[in-house]
Amino acid sequence: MRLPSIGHAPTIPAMQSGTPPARRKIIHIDMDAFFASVEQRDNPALRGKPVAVGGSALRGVVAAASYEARVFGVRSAMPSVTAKRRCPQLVFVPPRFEVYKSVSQQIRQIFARYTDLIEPLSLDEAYLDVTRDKQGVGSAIRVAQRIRGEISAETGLTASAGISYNKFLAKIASDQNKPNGQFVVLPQDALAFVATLPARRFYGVGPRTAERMARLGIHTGADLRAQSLGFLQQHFGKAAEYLYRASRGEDERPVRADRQRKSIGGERTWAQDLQQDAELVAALDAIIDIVWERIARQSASGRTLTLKMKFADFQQITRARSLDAPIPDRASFAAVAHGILAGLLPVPRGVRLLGLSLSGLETPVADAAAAHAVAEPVPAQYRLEF
Ligand code: TTP
Ligand code: MG
Ligand code: MG
Repeated sequence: MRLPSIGHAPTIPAMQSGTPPARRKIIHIDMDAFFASVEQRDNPALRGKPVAVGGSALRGVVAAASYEARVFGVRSAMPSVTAKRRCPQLVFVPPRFEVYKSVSQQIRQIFARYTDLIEPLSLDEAYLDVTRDKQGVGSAIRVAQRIRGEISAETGLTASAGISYNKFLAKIASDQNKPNGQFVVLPQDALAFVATLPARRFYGVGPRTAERMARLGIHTGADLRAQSLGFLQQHFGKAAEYLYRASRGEDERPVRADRQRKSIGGERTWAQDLQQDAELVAALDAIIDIVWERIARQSASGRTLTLKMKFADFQQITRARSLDAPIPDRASFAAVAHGILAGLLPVPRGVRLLGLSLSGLETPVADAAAAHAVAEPVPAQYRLEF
């Protein structure tokens, strides 16, 4: 959408000498203890109690933990058995994905009042580019306050927000004052803010990478920033450039309103071909772990599971199974995957690669306006301040 030009159309500040580039205003919004808060909202008996959404069965995992449960060290993705040990009075509640999805749509409608540039990351969070001030609010900090106020009034749930000039900083900021809080990282404060961040909080730095960094003496954003790009490339490969820039508070990724995932999956190639049934079953378990972790992280749900198998001669087959309803939990996901594999055993020759993907995803589709919205330069008089 182009704005009508008005008289002397103001020029976009270019990167002339001495003129800083125009800053985006990005808000990252994330609901607090999302699934657990919905359950506490809908069942007053659960309020004030340690609640875990998920299965309490032997192989169950915690999807969401209420803040009362977190005091005991209960966390998302923790085996339910461990959670129960840490907090014996923990109340387990089965998930109700339909309800979470409808709340997700409600909050997206609230976002849409303030911007057309919405990039949902999962049911409970999204990036908003509010550089163009759709409501004439005047300040990104106030836009975040208003959105959180409307979420609270209309859904009875709380959200936290991070406000900054890029996605990286906004996302980290939204965690800073959780729950029910917000935090802004202004351009002039970004370097100091990033310097104190534990390396673990940089996107893509999991426990293993963090350990590797620690062995190299890298513990914080400041430590990362002290490394040359070459050094980072040598140790962290493809992630190097991102780490180099992020440790300087830089992240140019635009908010993309039209990003639409069709499937979530993963695959793995083994060093040696697999042929025994037991080897394949064990290999599939490893893939299930990887893929389910991704599905859970995105709060995705879908009804079609596809297994891919590549043989030693690179011939490839896929087998899919669709259920009537979205696959509800890890145990069902694993059961369907193993069911598909069982139909392919014994294999005629060695298998070099196994993969799984979930499709038929139930993510609400972005509306037409959002799908066409693009991040274009915003004339000065429409631009929001922090
Ligand atoms: P998160 O936003 O990561 O967590 P949260 O909303 O429960 O808590 P926080 O206040 O820290 O934001 O995830 C949103 C929902 O996604 C969460 O309520 C349940 C689901 N989820 C899983 O099912 N498995 C997981 O491993 C994670 C991390 C989340
Ligand atoms: Mg959340
Ligand atoms: Mg989230």
